[in-house]
Amino acid sequence: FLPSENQLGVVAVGFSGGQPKPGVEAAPLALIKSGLLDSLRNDLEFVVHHDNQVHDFTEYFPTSDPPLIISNARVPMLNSLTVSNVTCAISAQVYEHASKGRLVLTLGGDHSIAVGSIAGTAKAIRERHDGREIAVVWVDAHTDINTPETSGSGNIHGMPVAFISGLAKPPRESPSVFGWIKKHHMINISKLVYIGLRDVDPGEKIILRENGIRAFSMHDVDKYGIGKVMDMALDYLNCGPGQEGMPIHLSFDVDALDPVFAPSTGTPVRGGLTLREGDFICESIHETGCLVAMDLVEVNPLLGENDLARKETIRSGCSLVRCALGESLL
Ligand code: NNH
Ligand code: MN
Ligand code: MN
Ligand code: MN
Repeated sequence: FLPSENQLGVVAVGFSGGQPKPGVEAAPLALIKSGLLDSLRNDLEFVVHHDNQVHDFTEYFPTSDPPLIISNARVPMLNSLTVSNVTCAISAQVYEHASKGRLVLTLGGDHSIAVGSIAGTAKAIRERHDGREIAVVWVDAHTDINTPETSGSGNIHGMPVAFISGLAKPPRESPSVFGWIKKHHMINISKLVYIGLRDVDPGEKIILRENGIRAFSMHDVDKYGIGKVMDMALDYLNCGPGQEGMPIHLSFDVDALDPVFAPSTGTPVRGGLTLREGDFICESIHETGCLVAMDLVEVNPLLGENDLARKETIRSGCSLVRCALGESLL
């Protein structure tokens, strides 16, 4: 299942409809302008397949997308048809790369886009490797596993894990919302691990408990150290030393990092990972040789105190990607 040597597909997604703060759509261009893809080509020797476009997918926006009122929900679901259409289009682009055996890098955009990137990866890997499932490592301050019913915000960037795992179904009130997600796009919730958690909603904690989901919070990072946490996480996914391995999709929300290292993001939460710990997570996954896809999301170049804050956040994002793609290999 390993991607072909050094072939990288890039999908640049300038989309912010999964949350209310403008600016996150500017991240792909900011990351690319700061030299991310050049360094992957020149220093890491990747052949980069990219259409040189930042897709805003506005052609997929419906003419009207009113807040979707759902029975038993606390608040309406926001931009539901738009996010559904956009993630469907993303899944096709990611699938296109992954089905050719490329490692796929998706640059967000807010975290709702992971519905599309994971769906595309899961489908391609199943097709190429007779039915093989993927593992997902979700690095985030948040679990993003709200259902439309448990969400207190209605923002879909807080729900991608619920939809891509099938825990949340297309709502009865509007079945075309995520109606495109089929079995072959989905992940098995037992093949998911979280790292970096520190801001989990009460309803999400119940979902984690009821489904026995493997999660490493900042408390665990402090208690065991990041080295031991990665040993445990990779062992759980059968990707440790001497184990068979399975294809890994890494979905990295930059807000997993402490705001000291990534201030320019929509929902910063104190007490996060150091940049070095974030890089270590990425390096450890690189070392397994099992990485098939990565998302980098929630960089918002319009937020943060000043220009330095924004530059540092972009620098951190670039560092995470380069580490996942083998930068620190000696
Ligand atoms: N849990 C909250 C919600 O559902 C916040 C999610 N915000 C994030 N997730 N940034 O990564 O809206
Ligand atoms: Mn593209
Ligand atoms: Mn997130
Ligand atoms: Mn987050």
